[in-house]
Amino acid sequence: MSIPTTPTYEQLLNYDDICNIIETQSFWVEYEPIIDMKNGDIYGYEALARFVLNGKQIPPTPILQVAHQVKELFFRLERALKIMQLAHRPQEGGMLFVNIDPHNFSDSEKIAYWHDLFEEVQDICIEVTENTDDMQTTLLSHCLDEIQKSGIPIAQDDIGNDKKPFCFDLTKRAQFLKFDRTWLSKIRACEDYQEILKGFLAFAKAQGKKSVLEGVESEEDFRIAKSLGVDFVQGYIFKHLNLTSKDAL
Ligand SMILES: [Ca+2]
Ligand SMILES: [Ca+2]
Repeated sequence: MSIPTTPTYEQLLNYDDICNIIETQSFWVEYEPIIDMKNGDIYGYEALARFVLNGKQIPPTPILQVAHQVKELFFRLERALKIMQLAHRPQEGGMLFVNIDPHNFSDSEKIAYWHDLFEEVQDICIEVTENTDDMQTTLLSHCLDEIQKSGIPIAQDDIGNDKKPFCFDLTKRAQFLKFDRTWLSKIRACEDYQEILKGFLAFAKAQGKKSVLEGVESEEDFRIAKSLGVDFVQGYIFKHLNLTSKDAL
């Protein structure tokens, strides 16, 4: 007898749903603040994609997974998202972090598109993000070459997330190392995990790379980030606590 399972979003979504989302622009952007731990100022924002289908909000991962199955569809979606994310960036300025999957650098037409789109954009950083478990190191390396050619800083995303691959070539070329929110739960479960993170942070410092701890949502998260000495924290902590960033420091 098989165990009944609830279908996942990946099983429920199909090609037409993604086309529908693109055509009806059923997506928006949330700009998550990134706070400078030195002075409490907002250093920048990460542009996060949000989706709705048939009146229901759908998490980004399954949408990207399904889109990823068809190369051109994935590119169309990524393109539509980036255009919106640049157009609505917060007016107060700061660095804008956008996510791009290396699979969208797979041919010269796509590469030329990104060069054109980002050419005149100031204060932007590209987070190189694998949305699927299909990492191809040659493609990643090619994507990093192209971003470096354009002079745009690179961030390595989701370091420490068990579902994401880790690539030293990306670590080497990144100016920002972004540590996944799961470090906070790992450290809460066992404090010794912070020794691993401290090693990464010492490496970042020695190399002149900046560190960002993601998913900082509570005072306790903030205290952990502060004790580790990360350069930046990302999350909605200040919104939830109804404090300005400087009060919390
Ligand atoms: Ca990201
Ligand atoms: Ca991330």
